[in-house]
Amino acid sequence: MELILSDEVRSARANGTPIVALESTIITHGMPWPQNVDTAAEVEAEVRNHGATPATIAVLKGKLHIGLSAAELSTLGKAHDALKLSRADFAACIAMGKTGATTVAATMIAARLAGIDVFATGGIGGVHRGAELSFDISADLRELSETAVTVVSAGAKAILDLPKTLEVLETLGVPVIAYGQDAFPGFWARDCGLPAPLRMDTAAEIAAAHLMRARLGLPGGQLVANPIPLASEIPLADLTPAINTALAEAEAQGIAAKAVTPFLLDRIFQLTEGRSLAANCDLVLNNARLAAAIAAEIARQRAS
Ligand code: PSU
Ligand code: MN
Repeated sequence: MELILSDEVRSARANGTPIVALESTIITHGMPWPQNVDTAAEVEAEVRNHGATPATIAVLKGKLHIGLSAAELSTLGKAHDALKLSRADFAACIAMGKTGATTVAATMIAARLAGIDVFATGGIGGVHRGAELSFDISADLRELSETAVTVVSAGAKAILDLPKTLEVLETLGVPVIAYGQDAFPGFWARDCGLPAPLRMDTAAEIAAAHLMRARLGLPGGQLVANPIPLASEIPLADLTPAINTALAEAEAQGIAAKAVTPFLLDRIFQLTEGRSLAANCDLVLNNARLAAAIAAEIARQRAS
């Protein structure tokens, strides 16, 4: 499989600098322009400032890119026709020579191919509310059970059914690790009201668990849930009306399949007039910092 490495990813591989993968669906389908491109550039800078090299992943005209130039990032952020790629459509997009942005699932697959252990994002997909009727469960969850990449998120958004999401992750054998607290973080809120299955307080512990899974021959990765910084937190009650409106609109308009998550994210940003978008940017930066620390620890522990 031909991978197109950015210059900085190529030198990081040569020098043994830790690398942090970043997804691109958050850019094309997860945030509006121009905040999407600004945030993506800030997240890359944050990774660099914390001693690691960023590798934003996307398929550009049928080529799998591991790391994008500033120009490629900006073009992707303005594109209206980029596909949203998960496990199901990733190979087809490459084979057909099309352009697509990678979700958590597809970014994990690409990171694994490139030998990258750690990936930072905002929120993962999960079990949607009403999934007992719609069967809408993100392919991100199964990917976490199959592909050995540690994903640093801020938990999952309350647009999802969070108890069911945790149940499915448990069924699939995915370690769900809250960072520095007992509660499972709920994206905009530090505590979603549910306990996290596991808690770790240091990047070193998370790195050790990542390496131990490989030693035990366990496939699959880990989900790290890093609470949003206190100053950026939005109480759940403030967002509940917007979430409920967005969910009702999706239902009324018959939004289905891959369109559901982008539709809900977009409506919630609009309904909260950008407040939720600013918090979203802050938590991705926070996750980039933790991911850089975990990537450095994995490299250190591997070498020792
Ligand atoms: N949740 C967010 N922000 C996002 C996404 C989810 O809070 O940007 C994106 C991610 O790329 C995730 C994808 O992998 O949506 C999940 O889509 P689906 O629910 O269709 O699997
Ligand atoms: Mn879905």
